[in-house]
Amino acid sequence: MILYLLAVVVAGAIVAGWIVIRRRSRPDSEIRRDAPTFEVSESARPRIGTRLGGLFGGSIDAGFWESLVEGLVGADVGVATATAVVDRVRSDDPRTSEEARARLRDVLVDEFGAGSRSVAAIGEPAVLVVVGVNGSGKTTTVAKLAARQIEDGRSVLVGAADTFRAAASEQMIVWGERIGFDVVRGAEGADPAAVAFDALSAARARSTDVLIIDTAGRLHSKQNLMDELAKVVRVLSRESGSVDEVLLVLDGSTGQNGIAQARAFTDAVGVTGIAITKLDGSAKGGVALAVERELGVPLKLIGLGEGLGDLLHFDPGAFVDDLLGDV
Ligand SMILES: Nc1nc2c(ncn2[C@@H]2O[C@H](COP(=O)(O)OP(=O)(O)O)[C@@H](O)[C@H]2O)c(=O)[nH]1
Ligand SMILES: [Mg+2]
Repeated sequence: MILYLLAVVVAGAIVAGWIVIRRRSRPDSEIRRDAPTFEVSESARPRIGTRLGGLFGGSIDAGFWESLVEGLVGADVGVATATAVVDRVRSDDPRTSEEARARLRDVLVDEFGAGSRSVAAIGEPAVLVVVGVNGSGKTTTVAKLAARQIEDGRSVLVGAADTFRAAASEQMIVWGERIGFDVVRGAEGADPAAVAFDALSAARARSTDVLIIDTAGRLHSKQNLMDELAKVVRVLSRESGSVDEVLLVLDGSTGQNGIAQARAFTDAVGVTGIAITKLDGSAKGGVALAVERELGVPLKLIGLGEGLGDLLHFDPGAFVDDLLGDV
């Protein structure tokens, strides 16, 4: 009996050891060092809030166009965009509400820009900076991005440049332990640009593939925050040659209000892509279109939950189908 137990334990240990070794020594072909972009899973369709599907099916009567504008505004598309979109659909003179629906789908997809939605990660290391207001989901998005990269066999280092609160870097360290990345942090109140600089030096020394910098969303004043963020991006650009992405994280549930706040970031730092989080909750989805149109920066990622897998590469077609209740 004892011998049998011993054999089971030894066999278990060998299997566990083999798994660890296999994980550590993945063959080169599996390690996509040449991958120029992030590939975020599209396994789940967006489960955005309000859908507009219910508007269609009947005939086009006097109230139809008005209801359509109201429906789009209710979905957080914004008044200006909703009116422009409905005018475009109406100008085609569709005869049935189903025709209007098909046209609406094309117009909505077309209203999204045609710019690239890939998250660039070309540099060695690739450098990504994540910015946005407090609570928008920056730290969670950094963790999700890091998890995806690690899954793809790339090494990740995170610079916790949110030095405004000590708890911020603690939160990042917890994610790092769970997912498997190290964190470079500074003391509370330390200069975020100095933390970013140290993190870049460490990433270089270790030949890390991807460096992601998390930043603060609140400082003593808005100008103060924007100056600090601009400095972080400036220092990283100078030292690394170029920053691959400055991602602005927006909380989708703040709707139109979030857009005005976002403008401060796009004005102050060269934002190259937008991530909208919390589209799984009360968010009405249409904000995605308003954000892209009003900020003129491509929407690249959407967050649909607190889990590591809940980050999708933004796809306008799939998104609009979901908004319209396509089934
Ligand atoms: N439901 C939902 N919650 C999210 C999402 N992204 C972040 N959160 C939550 O939002 C809160 C603030 O996130 P955090 O990453 O700390 O925001 P930060 O202050 O910008 O770093 C946390 O409770 C997160 O779990 C999302 O896509 N969906
Ligand atoms: Mg944070």
